[in-house]
Amino acid sequence: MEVLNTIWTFIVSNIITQPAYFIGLIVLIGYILLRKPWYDVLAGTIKAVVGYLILIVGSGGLVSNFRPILVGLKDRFGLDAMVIDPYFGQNAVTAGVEEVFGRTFGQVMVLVLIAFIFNILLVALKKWTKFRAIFTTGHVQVQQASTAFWLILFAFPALGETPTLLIMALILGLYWAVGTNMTVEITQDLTDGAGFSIAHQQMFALKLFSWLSEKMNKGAKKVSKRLEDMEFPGFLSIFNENMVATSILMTLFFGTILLVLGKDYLTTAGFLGAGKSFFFYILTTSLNFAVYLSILQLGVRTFVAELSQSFHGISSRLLPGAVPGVDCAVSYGFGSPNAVTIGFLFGALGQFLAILVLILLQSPVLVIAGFVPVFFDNATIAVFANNKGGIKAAMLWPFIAGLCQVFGSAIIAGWVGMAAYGGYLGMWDWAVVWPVFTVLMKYLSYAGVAIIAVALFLVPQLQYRNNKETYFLVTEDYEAYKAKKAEKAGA
Ligand code: ASC
Repeated sequence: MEVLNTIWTFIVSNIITQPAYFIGLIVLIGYILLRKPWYDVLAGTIKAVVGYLILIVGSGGLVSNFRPILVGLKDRFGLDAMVIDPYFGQNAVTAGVEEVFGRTFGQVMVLVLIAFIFNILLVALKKWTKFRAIFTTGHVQVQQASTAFWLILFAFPALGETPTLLIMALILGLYWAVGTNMTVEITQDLTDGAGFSIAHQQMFALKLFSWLSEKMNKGAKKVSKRLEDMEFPGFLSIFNENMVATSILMTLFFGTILLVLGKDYLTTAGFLGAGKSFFFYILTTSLNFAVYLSILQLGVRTFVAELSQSFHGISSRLLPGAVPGVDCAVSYGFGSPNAVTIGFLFGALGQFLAILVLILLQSPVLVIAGFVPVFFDNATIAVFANNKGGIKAAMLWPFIAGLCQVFGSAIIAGWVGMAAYGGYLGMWDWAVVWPVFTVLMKYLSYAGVAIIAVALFLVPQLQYRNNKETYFLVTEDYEAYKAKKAEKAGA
């Protein structure tokens, strides 16, 4: 047992929670199942791992460059505020859970194991369960497990270790399986059948806002154009190029924030070297946004084709009709690259407005925008919204999502006591969906757990009932799915 545990812990901490190696492993297994020659297996696996590592350089660069700037607002104005960001949320759990509940959660690895097997089982039994996707984004699962641990303890403070673990495994495992299954159609539509779905922290948001975007366009007299179909005339034509558009918009955005922070603050806080030019510091910092975004997209391009092709091995032999759920940033390689920038800016607008309201209302919980929710949530929402509803949707829904992230996080983190420890996860599903789960568990106890579990089990069933003809086709044979859809639209 001891040996098994050691092996499993090694696998989880080095592979399952490290998406680059997890995706690499999937590609390796997929190509082996496809009986590719060994050198193709090797080449594909290397491209998958390197591509994913490149993606991490891009997304990590964005986070490490821009998070301190946003968080700087808190220090600059001496605000006693919590930061909404997955890493601050995880730190808050580590710092507070022992003080508040007298507990620590050392079983993340076991939880991930149970959830992973549960997820595979649900997909293997898809004839009955209707689940089609596997969650592969392990680093996110670890963050979510910490937050869920706090929320569940808040609802059941006296529960023993094993029952707590069981409730977590049930609800979190279902949330992962349902969420990533929910995004199958919209992601296939976005990527023209690349064969994956999204496994991240805003899966419910993506489904909801895609649906609303579609409705918006259906109801409208004039269909809103997608960003990639816009041609700006005259001098505006420079915005047709994503790199230029991003650079100009981010220089305005971060330039303003950096000016507000001021040269003195930035120098004392160690951002700006003594004697260095403030102007060029602002310029370089802002332009780095486009740099990291390009790196991220290069990473996506490097590994997506390998993942799509190799997964045929798994979906033809091991798990028929399954797709892997991947990081939300993978969607930035598809659709309009300008949607990423637009989503970030409108999400930031929503978040800043909501923060202002909290300040004006003298809310007991103040929030500071963290980079991960404001960027990764809202950019992704915009990519999907743009694909279904065009430019208007790509501006409106991230803005609304920004409001939800701040207000939802302030309410839940204040209520459960996480705000006092400086952070909350803050991503859309955790600012909206999980607070609802928490209310149900807190007030209805085990009945609440049962209601959540049944509701989550029902989601794929309802999705299936609504589209029996195409529900499995969309992952099994995308071209046939497209033809069916076109046929339906024509009729
Ligand atoms: C998260 C998180 C990250 C980013 C990354 C986006 O939620 O913890 O590091 O988003 O996954 O690519």
